Amino acid sequence: MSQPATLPPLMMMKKKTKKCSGPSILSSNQHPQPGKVKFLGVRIYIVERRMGHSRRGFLSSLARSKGFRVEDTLGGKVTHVVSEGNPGGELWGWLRAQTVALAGTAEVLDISWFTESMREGRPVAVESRHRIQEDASLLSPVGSRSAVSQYACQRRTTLDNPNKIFTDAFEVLAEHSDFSGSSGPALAFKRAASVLRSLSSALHCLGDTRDLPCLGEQSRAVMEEIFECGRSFKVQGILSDEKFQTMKLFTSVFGVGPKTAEKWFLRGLRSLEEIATHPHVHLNRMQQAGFLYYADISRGISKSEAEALGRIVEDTLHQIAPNASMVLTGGFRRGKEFGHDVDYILTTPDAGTEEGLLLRVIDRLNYQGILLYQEYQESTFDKSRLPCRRFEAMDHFPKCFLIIKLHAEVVPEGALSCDHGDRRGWRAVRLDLVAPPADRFAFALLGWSGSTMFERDLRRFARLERGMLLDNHALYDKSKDAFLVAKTERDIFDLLGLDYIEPWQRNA
Ligand code: DCT
Ligand code: MG
Repeated sequence: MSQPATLPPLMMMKKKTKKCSGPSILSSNQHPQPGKVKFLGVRIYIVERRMGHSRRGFLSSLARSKGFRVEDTLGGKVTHVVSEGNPGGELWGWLRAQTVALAGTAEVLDISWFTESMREGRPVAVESRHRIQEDASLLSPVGSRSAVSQYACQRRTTLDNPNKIFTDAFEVLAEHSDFSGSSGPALAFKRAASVLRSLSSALHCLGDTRDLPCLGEQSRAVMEEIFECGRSFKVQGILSDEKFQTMKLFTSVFGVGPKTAEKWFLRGLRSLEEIATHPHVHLNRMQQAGFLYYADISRGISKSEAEALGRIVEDTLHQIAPNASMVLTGGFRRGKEFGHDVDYILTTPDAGTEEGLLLRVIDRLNYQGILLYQEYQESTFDKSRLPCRRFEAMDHFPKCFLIIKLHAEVVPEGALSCDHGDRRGWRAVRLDLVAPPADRFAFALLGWSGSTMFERDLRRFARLERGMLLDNHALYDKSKDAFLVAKTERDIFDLLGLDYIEPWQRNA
């Protein structure tokens, strides 16, 4: 496999560390020079157990480069013991079995304290959520709540959500921030919603949120209001705001993003009719289709409609490539009953033979007279430019965004979701197809299965906790300067040292 166009990891580290502390700190076995230590009261000991030698070395170097003192051996002077992946009982058993005693004031902490401190460039205050207790059941009256990870990929999030009243509020706040271009606050609200979605029971008071990660001051304030008044006045204000309502309406059109929506709003346009009839509004091809099929596309697609669509694509696929296969992905793979579109991955057994597959499928659908709209994006997959560092970046596989005419007779029991009284006998549905090469299938499947927050945190976890880069194409280990091979999603979780999370548990 070819090398990434970035510096190999050691060189990158050298460059960074040279600037702040000099080259001697590069070795994990060397202590920094006296005087280079910035935080005199802090002596960290990193537990190698379950973490491994090379990762411990990497983390030690990182901490030393940031002015932390890291002890190679456990002893009475250690103030912060940091452990990763060790259950509390096991860790404490191991600590007791050591021949040296820890000071009574030493903190025994989860790696999250370490990563937060590295990010801040100073030792962050120890909170109860950082501490590793001997018996996890002593931590919180609500069972596993104290152990909730800050990473969505370490949480199991089903579609059952007993805290919908809060997550709905956070979603409005996130969307409002997104509309005004405030991506930081938007992400904070999305993270807060994502954490709450993973809980299996309802929260009853603000105290219940004490040990939960990712709940900032603003999120807690919103929750406090809801606990006290049953609603958030801030959220109510947003929902009745004309700009928010208009932006929501405009962005609900296929092909219209926040920038275009805002442009129309600033021109004084307020309804879809005004846009469609305005002499000076130019719509691109995608937006024209969005307006034409708006009534259908803005209505959710049911699971039976998604499966009916799948049968059409499968028949078509087998006519042109008998050994090709396809897998339903996106929200439906996560068990959702409704979605805004249907996402399928198509692939062939041999890498390279998938090229041209989508164009032939599009041709056939067109021939059947059911293709209402198509946009095909050819492959821009270039192994030499892997891995991509952007979270949100679309992958480079060939893909197409389609609108298909779905006839009532292909959906079991004619269960087509149409307008009441609609006699057309068909509806328009959005279909996305992607065709990765066979050797990238596992990465593409994991990426396209979502949810977006789950994917985002998988990548963040890989980068911050494992020194790896993950995207829809590959997993790259920076310390080994190598791409890691995976045939299945399980392989990728294993390579990241994560417990496997089933697709229906990825609704973060
Ligand atoms: N995805 C991705 N890169 C993007 C956007 C999305 O890898 N730039 C992934 C994440 C989810 C998956 O593709 C499908 O995307 P959507 O259809 O937008 O999400 P969904 O979870 O299927 O939601 P819905 O049920 O509303 O279709
Ligand atoms: Mg989808």
